[in-house]
Amino acid sequence: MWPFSAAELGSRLAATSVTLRRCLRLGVTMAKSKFEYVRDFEADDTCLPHCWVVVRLDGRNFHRFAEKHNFAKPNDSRALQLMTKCAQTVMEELEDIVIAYGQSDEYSFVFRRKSNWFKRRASKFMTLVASQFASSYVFYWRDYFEDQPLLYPPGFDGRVVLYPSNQTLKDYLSWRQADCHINNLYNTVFWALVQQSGLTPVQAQERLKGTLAGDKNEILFSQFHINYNDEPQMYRKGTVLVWQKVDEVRTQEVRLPVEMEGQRMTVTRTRTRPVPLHSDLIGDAFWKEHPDILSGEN
Ligand code: DGT
Ligand code: MG
Ligand code: MG
Repeated sequence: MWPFSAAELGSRLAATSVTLRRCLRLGVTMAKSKFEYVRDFEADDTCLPHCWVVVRLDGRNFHRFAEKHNFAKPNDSRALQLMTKCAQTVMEELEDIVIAYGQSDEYSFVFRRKSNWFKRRASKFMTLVASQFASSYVFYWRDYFEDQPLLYPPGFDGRVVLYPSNQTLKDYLSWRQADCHINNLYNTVFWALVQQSGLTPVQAQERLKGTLAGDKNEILFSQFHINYNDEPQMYRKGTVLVWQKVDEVRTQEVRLPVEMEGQRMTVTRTRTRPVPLHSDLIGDAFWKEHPDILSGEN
């Protein structure tokens, strides 16, 4: 049986055909628009197939930003943890990121080799990572800097680099981690000389001119009783984010029998989350422990 009368059916058909005629007319108009040609000015920025796509972000003028917001020197754990929170948000909100690595004011995100997200358009990858990261930085600021107001909106630059093999990708990540090590060793000694020995920044710079890693370790140990290897892993190695299964315990109100009313129940759920590690990426151990990251499946 029909759900509506013959008269109603007639008026519905008439309405549909009016809509259809309008759509068709609009379609014809759009296809023939004389402005349509401007689309051809859009550059093709498709990332080469089979390559690892890396997006690296870096804080804009963070030398000034760190000064204005009273970041601890040489490392501010709040700032580093906020960066990691933003990177986790990027991984959770966007698609296809298999690993991320961060240090100082930068974070690198590696997309699956086989990713076809936004048809592999570099500008989409880069702008979505940068905007999601920057808005998260502002959104989560208060959670990490309770007593320090955010004085002005921070910015992040971005770039896309393609790596054609697992080896070049591993070398890229090793390069960023080596950079973290070199800068952190230098900064640790530099600020010890300034803060603990009372040298001016220029004097500390002079003192360190031409020194090798061994010399810096020696200054730290003999002058400040600091064993560099005992410094926090997060400062020395940076942060690697990998997807791992974690048990999340949640407390929730549930409908219970009258005699148990008001009680809460804890529920444990297993979720896959981007988990921060401070592992060494330069040696083979990490890659052997996490073979899935570089596997052909990605
Ligand atoms: P850019 O990237 O060319 O716009 O300029 P900057 O100033 O961001 O330079 P960059 O990225 O080479 O160096 C990062 C700056 O961020 C560096 O001057 C120190 C600062 N920074 C990053 N993390 C920390 C931290 O935990 N504590 C302090 N005090 N400063 C930090
Ligand atoms: Mg920067
Ligand atoms: Mg930087």
